[in-house]
Amino acid sequence: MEIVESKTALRTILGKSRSAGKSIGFVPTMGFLHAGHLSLMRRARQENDLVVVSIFVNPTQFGPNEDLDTYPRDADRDTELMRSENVDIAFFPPVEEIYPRGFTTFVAVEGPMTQVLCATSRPTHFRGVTTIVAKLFNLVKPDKAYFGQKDAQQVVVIQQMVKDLDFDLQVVVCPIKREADGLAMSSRNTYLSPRHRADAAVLFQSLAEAQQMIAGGERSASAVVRSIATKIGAAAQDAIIDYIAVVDAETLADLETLQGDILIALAVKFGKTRLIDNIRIKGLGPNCGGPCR
Ligand code: PAJ
Repeated sequence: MEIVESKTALRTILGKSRSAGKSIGFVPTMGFLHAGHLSLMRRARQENDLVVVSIFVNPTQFGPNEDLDTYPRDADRDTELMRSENVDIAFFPPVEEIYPRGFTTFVAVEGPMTQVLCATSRPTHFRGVTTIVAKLFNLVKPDKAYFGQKDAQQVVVIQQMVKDLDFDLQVVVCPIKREADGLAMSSRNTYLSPRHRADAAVLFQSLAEAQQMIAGGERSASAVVRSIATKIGAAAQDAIIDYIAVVDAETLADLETLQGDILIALAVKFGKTRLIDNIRIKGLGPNCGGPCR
């Protein structure tokens, strides 16, 4: 595995591989790797000649009072994990390499999909994500780029950017990796106190219960949201719900009646730690008046 810090070195190495006809799979991350990240690398390894992973805690996607300074980092451990996944190139750019003095151009997907869900409490987050991802796409020029369904809104926003700006690559979306009790893996889980860590399992349990209700015929978005909120409130008394939403999986528009491909997404704070999770349900028909299969 080659460890690369400069854009020039990255371009030189990748230029050679590209001329040799090798396909490039790319996994952008902010590091502190866990099994969710590794599942993206494994998929990239299966589908490409060369696998590039970037590790960069991107300052522009953090709000002024967020956790940029305390975001967990462990470059040595990440390096070992990437080696064990047979990654070819680990790109660890310093901040000045990505945002040199005088940097002033941003890439922003505008419109409703960047104004709802996580954008309500993190209004500048997605513009930071699309700016860094666009820059990394320009540097790596991958054939395929791998993202996790864990960040469902991020996937939708990046797909929109790829389409609108004609990036010549395929976005591959990978399923959410979970801990044994269902908690979605996240670098931020390390912030949780033991009690909050135990309580946080209710997020997935409440989503799984919602899925059961829907399988049983429930089609009212507000009933689904109420059930999730009640379950979280009962299991984790001091959890603060940022949002629970039932939206169209492609546009992220709010739904009153569940139909078609839907996304149930939530963000909940445990102490200072904000966790997100979601489930996607495909091809829902109208309420059939009993258990729908
Ligand atoms: P980060 O949170 O490090 O996540 C990197 C990638 O891993 C994202 O595509 C994310 O969805 C995926 N991922 C995280 N947890 C996962 C899980 N439990 N199961 C499956 N995939 C998971 O997302 C970012 O970084 C940044 O916003 C980034 C895209 C790198 C831009 O800075």
